[in-house]
Amino acid sequence: MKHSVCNCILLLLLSSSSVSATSDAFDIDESTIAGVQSAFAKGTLTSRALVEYYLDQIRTLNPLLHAVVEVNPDALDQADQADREKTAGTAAGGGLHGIPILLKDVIATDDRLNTTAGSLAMVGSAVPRDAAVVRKLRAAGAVVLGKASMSEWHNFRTRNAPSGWSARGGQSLNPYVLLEYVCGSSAGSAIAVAANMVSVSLAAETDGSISCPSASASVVGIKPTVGLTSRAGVIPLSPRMDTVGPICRTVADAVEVLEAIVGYDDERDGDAMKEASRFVPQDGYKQFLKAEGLKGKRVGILRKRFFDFPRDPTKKMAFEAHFATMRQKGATLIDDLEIANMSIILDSRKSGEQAVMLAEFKISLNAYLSELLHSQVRSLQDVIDFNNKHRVEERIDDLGQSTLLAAQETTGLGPVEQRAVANMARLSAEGLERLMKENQLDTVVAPDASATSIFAIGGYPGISVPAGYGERGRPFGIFFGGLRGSEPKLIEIAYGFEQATKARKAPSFLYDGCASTGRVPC
Ligand SMILES: *[C@@H]1O[C@H](CO)[C@@H](O)[C@H](O)[C@H]1NC(C)=O
Ligand SMILES: CC(=O)N[C@H]1CO[C@H](CO)[C@@H](O)[C@@H]1O
Repeated sequence: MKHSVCNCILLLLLSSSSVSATSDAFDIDESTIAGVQSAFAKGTLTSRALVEYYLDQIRTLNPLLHAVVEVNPDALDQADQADREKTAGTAAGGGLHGIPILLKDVIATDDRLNTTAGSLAMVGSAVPRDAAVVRKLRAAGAVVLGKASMSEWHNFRTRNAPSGWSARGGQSLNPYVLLEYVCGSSAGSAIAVAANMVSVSLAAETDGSISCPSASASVVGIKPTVGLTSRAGVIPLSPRMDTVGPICRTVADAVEVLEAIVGYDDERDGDAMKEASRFVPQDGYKQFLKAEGLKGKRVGILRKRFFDFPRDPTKKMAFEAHFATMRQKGATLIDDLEIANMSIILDSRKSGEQAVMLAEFKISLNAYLSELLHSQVRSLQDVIDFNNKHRVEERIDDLGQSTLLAAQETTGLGPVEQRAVANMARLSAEGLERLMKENQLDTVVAPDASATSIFAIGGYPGISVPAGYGERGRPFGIFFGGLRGSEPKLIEIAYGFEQATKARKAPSFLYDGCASTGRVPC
């Protein structure tokens, strides 16, 4: 595998250099929604040209990166429609009109695309309707470009599968360090925006699945408060913890997408959402994109066990420099903070998180499957039987399906699960809630996705922002987390940080050896 990947890179470098931007006046690399909209307005770019460019990028890069499972056969028609509406002056307001978006393969679309969570068992299933977030994206005029690859079943098939792998999508790879994986489960969503195969993407997180790929592919991910965005029509893991959010190249783009998808629609969105809808500010989220957003903020540093990088001193130095920048931008840093019972929170078997996920996965997946208009599987047991029957590839058989089997063994939310739920609530109250209140914090920070379980078990939000490149060019990120509904503050802080640091660089498609020697090919 190593050898063939290296040959493949050489071909890629040759072919990608011949791909040119669609217009002289518009630089498509690292383009932002605002940049695209301004090119649309000037008439130097059309949605069709943008979609054609991305389809070409996918054809070129996807054989190596495996970030996209399916492209939408109707994407160009949708782009034409968006262009026509622009000309006629009937375009939807907001920034997403004519913008191509890639959806994680758990987000249902009632069109020619499949929605499979990376599983071969789900191919050909027909959904009763678009997911609620997709309805909102279509209303905003976005173009559905396709489905993004992911760790199969949100990394809940087996503990043996590598990150970003699925039977349908294959193994996705990191465009920065090519022989490495991008952390899952929303790997394809992060890789595709990082490598400019699409403008923006949508992902979903239960514990780490937006934050982790965002950090390892050097992009911005917003993990919204659970219930702020609808999960209706999204293949579930744990409704108590699942949340849908954007992965983009910039904070402003991610906020644009977030603003388009928040809000309660109907009873299918669930009670969690009704409750969280009070958090949505009347004038939306874009007002919080303040370059001076760090000013006056109280930032807690979870130093112990998180900010220690014995094997990567550059990373340690980078974070110290970032802390200095935050202070210089007017933030007050409260250092050396520690969350109570942290070792329990980080061990999903001790906190109860694993027990809850296993039971809720079975219940909610069975409910999702029973609603499908057509499907070769109708229950978790059917999925397991399918995997046993369809032994397509030795590598897949070897991976097994241990997590699916463990979930199938659960029998609803019994006493064990109820105790686990109560324990998670107590850990959150005595942990993050208490720490933030006692220190009057606006946010706590941790590197990459090291602390995501804190935010999973309490349904808390967070924003991941690129923070630099460490050993062998490997990207890393910083995670700003907060209490439920604190997105406005988190956006101010994340945007202020991004504008002050501008850490993101486009990927160089070098594999680790090349990155350290600077030789191409090697
Ligand atoms: C969905 O899956 C079916 C069955 O494999 C396939 O024929 C079809 O092309 C897929 N749809 C897209 C848009 O790729
Ligand atoms: C929920 C939980 O396990 N809480 C524990 C946190 O730690 C304190 C003391 O270290 C215990 O008393 C709690 O029971």
